[in-house]
Amino acid sequence: MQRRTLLHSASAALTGLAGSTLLALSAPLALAQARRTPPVMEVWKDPQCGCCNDWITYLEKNGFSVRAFDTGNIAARRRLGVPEQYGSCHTALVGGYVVEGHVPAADIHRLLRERPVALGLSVPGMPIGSPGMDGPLYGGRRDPYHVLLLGRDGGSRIWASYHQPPAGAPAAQQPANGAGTAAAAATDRDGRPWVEAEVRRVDRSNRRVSLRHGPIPNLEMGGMTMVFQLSESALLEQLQQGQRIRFSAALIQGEYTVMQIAPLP
Ligand SMILES: [Cu+2]
Repeated sequence: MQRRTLLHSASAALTGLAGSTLLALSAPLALAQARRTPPVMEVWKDPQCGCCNDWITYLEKNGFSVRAFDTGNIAARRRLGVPEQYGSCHTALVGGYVVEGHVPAADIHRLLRERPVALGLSVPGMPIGSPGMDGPLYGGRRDPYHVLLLGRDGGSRIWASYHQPPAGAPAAQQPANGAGTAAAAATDRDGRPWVEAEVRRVDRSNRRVSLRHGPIPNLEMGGMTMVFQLSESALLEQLQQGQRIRFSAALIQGEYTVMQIAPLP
């Protein structure tokens, strides 16, 4: 009997004047629903990228639902039109915007709220102290960095800044960060700094190597475990899992690339 009454009043609401009341009630419900459903972010990254996974975990704790693709991010970055100079280790898409690199969640939420005419956001390189590049692993170090709003014309402007030294302060000395510092003085044949690393995995069929490495100053990359392509196949013969090496790296057509390898002095 009760159910019938409900049905009655529902149809009355749909046909009669009470319809507006029904709408007024359902609108806030829909809003609450939307608030409870986190924005879905698609992320393209290398399966071996530790700092990418740390960034994803951080995003999931900060209001995003993440769908990750372990395909590397070079193709995705190109397809989405991010110029190489803004590149980092992962590329993401959320709400029609590209997010490149270790961008803080608050900046992405603000982007989705304000919805500027733009391609998206980027933190180029991998600054230490950005989300996913922080914590005890990096000795609590916090390097200054900018979040850039990327225009659709290839330009950019600063969207947010972090860990900037106070105005007038002398430029901060970059504290040494464990591995890599001993070799930092020397360079390879082309003047790129040597970086110390441990070989974690050699992927001979794809000509790639996973290295746990110290900071790479010329790429503005902190120490981390990360996959590199090799500039030439001959380098494969010099690589063995578990071995410690010196290497130099460069960004070649948007891919982090091992250029030269040398034994540790
Ligand atoms: Cu990274």
